Amino acid sequence: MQQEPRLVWLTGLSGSGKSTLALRLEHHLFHLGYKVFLLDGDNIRNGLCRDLGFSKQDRKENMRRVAEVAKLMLDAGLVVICAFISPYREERELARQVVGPERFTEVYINCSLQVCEQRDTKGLYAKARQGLIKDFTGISAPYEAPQSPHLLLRTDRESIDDSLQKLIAFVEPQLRL
Ligand code: GGZ
Repeated sequence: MQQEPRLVWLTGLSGSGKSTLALRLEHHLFHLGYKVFLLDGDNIRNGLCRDLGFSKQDRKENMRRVAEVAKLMLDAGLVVICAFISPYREERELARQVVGPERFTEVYINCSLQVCEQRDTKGLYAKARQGLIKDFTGISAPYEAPQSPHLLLRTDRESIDDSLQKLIAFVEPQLRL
């Protein structure tokens, strides 16, 4: 099947729904016949970036490596989905430049800190509040929201199914040759 290589970059707070949406988008596209690969904290921070933590400098290096890997995958013809907090505007811009702006779609998974903290599925916010995790995004480290994302999804105001439908409707046409 012919496809247009593209990087779909999901940014948002921990607990905003990035990973869930990214995984479901990947499955959807895979079943339509697209060659697609998902890069996220699970497969990047356990391997290629296992030496990196969450300081500003380390997050920057994390993004740089991810962008370079994504670029190689795009050059091989894949559709790549990235799901990282990626809290710094400058780093997201760097990723956009590395892969080429024409191949980059930025999706802001906008969920209020209050809702992310209420969800706290992994108990990380509670630990961050207690000072047990330092440099935690939204608590003790910044999150710079995108100013003009290609797509904005309010996962605190709509169901994950509704957000997914919007994501698919936006992304899938961009992949057709
Ligand atoms: C933010 C942290 C931190 C700190 C560990 N700050 O909800 P999760 O658990 O599964 O997703 C978060 C993940 C963030 O990794 P990223 O590679 O996406 O971050 S970045 O783009 O900023 O480099 C969270 C967990 O790692 N985690 N410590 N201090 N999230």
